[in-house]
Amino acid sequence: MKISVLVPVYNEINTIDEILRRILATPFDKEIIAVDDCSKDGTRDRLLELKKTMPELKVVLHETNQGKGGALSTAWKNATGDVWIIQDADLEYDPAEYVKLLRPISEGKADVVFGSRFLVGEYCRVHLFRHYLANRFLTFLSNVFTNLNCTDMETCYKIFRREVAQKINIESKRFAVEPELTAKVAKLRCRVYEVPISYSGRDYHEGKKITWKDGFSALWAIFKFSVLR
Ligand SMILES: Nc1nc2c(ncn2[C@@H]2O[C@H](COP(=O)(O)OP(=O)(O)O)[C@@H](O)[C@H]2O)c(=O)[nH]1
Ligand SMILES: [Mg+2]
Repeated sequence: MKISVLVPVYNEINTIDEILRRILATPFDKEIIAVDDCSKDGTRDRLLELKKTMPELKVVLHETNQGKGGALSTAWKNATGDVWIIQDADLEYDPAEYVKLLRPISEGKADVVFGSRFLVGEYCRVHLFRHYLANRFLTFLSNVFTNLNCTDMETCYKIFRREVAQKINIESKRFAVEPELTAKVAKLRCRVYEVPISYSGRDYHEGKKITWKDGFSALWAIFKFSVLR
């Protein structure tokens, strides 16, 4: 089983080396598709340099900033593995958990796996209560319309068997890609599993970029992709 690790990257110079090192350390045959979303902090050049010593790494460059959804849509066009894993380039989610996350797929039970920050895992950073509330609310609303009982719709860890991923056309450019993917998975009526993950959330001063405005676009995406379609 070959995995494709899809990494949307925007201004992640402090973490890009370490995240790639952690992905490479996972015990799978793999390709890594890093999509640089027009970074301004040197990440772009660093990726091109790292590529020289990492045969598994493919780098795709955006000429303008498009957002996480735009970066994933580009990654989607380049992935060839049997299982596709979305991996943020900050260090909030740890590739050491791929083994655990992939188990429902390798055991033939699941088509899609979500890593949940709200199922009890081994550890979780205690912080940003209002962020947590917003997450719970958006997940609740998404569940009402998709009829999936997810505990963490906004999770970055969304993992797909290739056959399922290839049925999904990503339209959202920015963070609304999370409710969009969830709604589209629900419409495909495939087998969705959740696995508890450890989460090392970063704070705004550490580079977190999502804001309350993204909460509103997530609300709109829930209606658009679950109700209007
Ligand atoms: N914020 C932001 N992240 C992007 C963009 N394009 C790609 N990304 C990547 O998408 C992932 C999620 O972004 P992040 O800021 O960590 O989101 P958050 O942790 O949900 O606040 C990271 O790997 C980013 O580098 C973009 O235009 N803006
Ligand atoms: Mg993040």
